[in-house]
Amino acid sequence: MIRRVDLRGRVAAGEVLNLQALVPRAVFDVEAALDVVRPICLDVRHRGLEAIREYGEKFDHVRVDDVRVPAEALKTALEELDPEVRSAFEESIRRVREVSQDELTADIASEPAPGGRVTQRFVPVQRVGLYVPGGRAPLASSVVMNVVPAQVAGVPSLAVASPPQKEFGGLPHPTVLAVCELLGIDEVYAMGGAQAIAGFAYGFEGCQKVNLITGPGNIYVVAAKRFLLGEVGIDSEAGPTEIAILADDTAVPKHVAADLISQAEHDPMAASVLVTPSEVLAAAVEAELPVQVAKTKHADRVTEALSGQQSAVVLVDDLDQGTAVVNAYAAEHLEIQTADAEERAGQITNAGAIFVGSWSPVSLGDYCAGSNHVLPTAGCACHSSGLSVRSFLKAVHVVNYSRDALQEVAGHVLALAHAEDLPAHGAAVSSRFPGES
Ligand code: HSO
Ligand code: ZN
Repeated sequence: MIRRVDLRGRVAAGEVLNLQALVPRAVFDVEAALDVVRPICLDVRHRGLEAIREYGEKFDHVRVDDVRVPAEALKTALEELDPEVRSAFEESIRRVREVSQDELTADIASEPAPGGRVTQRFVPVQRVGLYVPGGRAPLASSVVMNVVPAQVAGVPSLAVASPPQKEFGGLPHPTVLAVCELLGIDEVYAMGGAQAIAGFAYGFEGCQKVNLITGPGNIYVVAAKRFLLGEVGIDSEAGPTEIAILADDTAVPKHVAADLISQAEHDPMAASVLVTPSEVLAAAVEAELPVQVAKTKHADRVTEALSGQQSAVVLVDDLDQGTAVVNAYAAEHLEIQTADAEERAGQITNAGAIFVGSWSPVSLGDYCAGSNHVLPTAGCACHSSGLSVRSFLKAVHVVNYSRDALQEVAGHVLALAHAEDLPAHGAAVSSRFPGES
């Protein structure tokens, strides 16, 4: 069901391992999808709302005349939301909000010379478009993960887009609408795919263009975000989800197997990787996987994900080699289930989020830990962070020098302007101090 990669003894034997290539991700060819989305985006740019309607009809199989979801529909969706689900969303929102609030930082003031002040101010992006993918059971928890940090950052204008669903009369899924209402979002559009991303990026009749687009989506949504980058800002490109688990023989095989399956449940292209020095744990997890998979609802896609090249049980010499492997892999989610879990977590340099010990499974983070579940995939954790309040803030330096402070440094500015052959730069300073050389 899941392949084995045995690295034991290979480094000792002098082999140089390309750790990233050992467990390659599933092929997610955004470049190819660009050819499909480019004409769609340009069409939306030129024809606006009518193009969005037509692509909705073509791809979502439903014609929506008024893509703006009426306030009444949002209200009704929340009224009809199962109270147990509502209370779970409320708790999820409370926790993500608390973590987000703790993240807010005051302006940072510095004075590198007397009278020369530089302040770093954090200013919210003014208008954000959040994308929520559709499907029979769309991930309404992603509304929480996008909206809450944006609200805490102080973004004044927030709009949500989610594909129209034929079975709901051309509205987005009712749970998505209910969560928008719960969060006080009243600007919601029934539009999906590349046309929704282009609609946000360029604006259209009744919808002002946004400055930043966040939220996960399928390969066409990712490709549209890549194509429109520059026209708008985007969060990271979200590919298929992935979990890596670094574990030793103190880990419980049933829990390890359950966690690997939990993320494989998202997508046949999802990656589940166990890295362990314990032959006993590896064998026990390999035996446990088929037992649990047989009982799980989405067994087909879980099986496909676990048996794909992107999933593996990786045997290592020891936990230090294991740490090197998971750092090279740079998983979206990394669980550490070892006797020294907390200490080892401090040695992790590359992971979207780290889940420490036996009581912090990834699915807790997906819903109710207070952490964010929009995280860098495909190794992007080497250079990028997950969504947070910071994603919705811009840091602006405010420079405020006194006459004396400028005069004191003027000679250095002139020297550097001269060195770069930009005399007008120097003149902008020296003209303020006539008679001085
Ligand atoms: N694990 C997904 C997020 C999610 N899981 C939403 C359930 N709902 C990517 O981090
Ligand atoms: Zn998940």
